[in-house]
Amino acid sequence: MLSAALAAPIDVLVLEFNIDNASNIDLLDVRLMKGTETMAEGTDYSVVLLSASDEVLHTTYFDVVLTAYGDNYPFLPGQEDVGVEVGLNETRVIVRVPYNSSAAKFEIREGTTVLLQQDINLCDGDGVCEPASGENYLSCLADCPSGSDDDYCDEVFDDKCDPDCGEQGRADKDTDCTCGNGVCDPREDSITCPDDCGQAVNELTTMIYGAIAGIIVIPVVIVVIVIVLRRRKKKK
Ligand SMILES: [Ca+2]
Ligand SMILES: [Ca+2]
Ligand SMILES: [Ca+2]
Ligand SMILES: [Ca+2]
Repeated sequence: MLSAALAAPIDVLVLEFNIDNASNIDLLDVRLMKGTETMAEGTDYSVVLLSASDEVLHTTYFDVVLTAYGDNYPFLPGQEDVGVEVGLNETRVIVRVPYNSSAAKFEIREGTTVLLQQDINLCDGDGVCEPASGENYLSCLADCPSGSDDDYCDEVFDDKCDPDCGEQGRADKDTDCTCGNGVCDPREDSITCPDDCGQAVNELTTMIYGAIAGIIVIPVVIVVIVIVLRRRKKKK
């Protein structure tokens, strides 16, 4: 669990779907994002990535929880709320699968039974960025260059503020969005944003020059004092 929590984000294919108590799948969304793989143990359900020649590239297991705890309502005076297990007709599942550029399709399986198979086609290359079809900076660079309004904050420093970073409350991830606000933000420096960070650099430069001056001047002063004292001694 610790290694999963510390894992660095990778490109993951994110599948979002509803599954009912007869294992029918209603696929809602497929997109490529940064994230970490879904972890589950002791479950029959999996997403399998396949190449065009049906070679299995990766299997990620996921849980399906079709129960919930309700309240034993109405309570009688002095009665505890112990909770009652309630069966659900369907539940929402989000699975993150490490992406492999050789993947041509995915299957959602229960044991060896294929519940759903679909081609992975996240980029039509028509020059129009269509996030509703799964196109974004990661999945379809040709149609969605950096700075595109594609539901993905691309964090690229290129003079284009990605509107998604601001919409997701992550404006600080794209320096292009924060440079010019008068504050030297964490990702900015004198090179990426001299307008906001130039003053800080000047202060630093002043400190460095001060230190260098101190290093040179102090020994000279000491030498002069020593010479003066020796001359006074000689005169005596
Ligand atoms: Ca397109
Ligand atoms: Ca974007
Ligand atoms: Ca940018
Ligand atoms: Ca700034």
